[in-house]
Amino acid sequence: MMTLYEFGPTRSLRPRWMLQELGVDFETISVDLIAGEHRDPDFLQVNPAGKVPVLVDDGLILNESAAIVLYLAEKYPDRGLLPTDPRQRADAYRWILFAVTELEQPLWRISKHTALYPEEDRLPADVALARRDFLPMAAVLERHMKDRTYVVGDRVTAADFIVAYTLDWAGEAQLLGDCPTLRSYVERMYARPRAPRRIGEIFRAMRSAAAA
Ligand SMILES: N[C@@H](CCC(=O)N[C@@H](CS)C(=O)NCC(=O)O)C(=O)O
Repeated sequence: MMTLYEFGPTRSLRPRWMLQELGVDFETISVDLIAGEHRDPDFLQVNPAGKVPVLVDDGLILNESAAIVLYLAEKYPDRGLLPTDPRQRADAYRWILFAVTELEQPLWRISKHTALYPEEDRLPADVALARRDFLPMAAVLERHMKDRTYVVGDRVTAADFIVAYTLDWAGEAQLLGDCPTLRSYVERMYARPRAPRRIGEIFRAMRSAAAA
């Protein structure tokens, strides 16, 4: 059985979403980043980078959330979660890479400079710059999604799970105010019966568990 190393609201949600949509059996191992479990020697053997997610599948050890999602799409070609037409497949790759570079990287900078770096290392000016980088890229996707249900073609693909998760993150950072099309796309995607929990919901559950 496949094993997903994951932690709550992180990019682990991308492969979890894919696995849930595929409806395949998988087990999970939680790596508590807050408790520093990603620095345990046992986990560093699995991923020397000390990051989640990681998928282990019969001797294959794969990190990088988008690579895991693409691997799973190719492992189960009959599910049709990656287009077979080369141009449509190229379009799926394009939006996945757009999500993990143009959208995610500014979001990651914002998370680091507002919550993850030690307070004395945080640079408010970089938060402002990252917001400035993000907004025009979100506007590009907003225009692309007008009159579309899915990112590529007319059915759901792996690209949607990656893009929708990334936009949920953007919503948490209050960056989708000018993007009504993207906000309703995110709602629609997370209304799918096999969607994972929303990032905000997981954070709220973590906070109330810590307070209890
Ligand atoms: N590009 C990687 C990023 C992985 C990543 O940075 N994961 C974070 C959680 S979202 C992590 O494990 N951080 C622990 C650390 O950097 O110390 C991916 O998409 O899988």
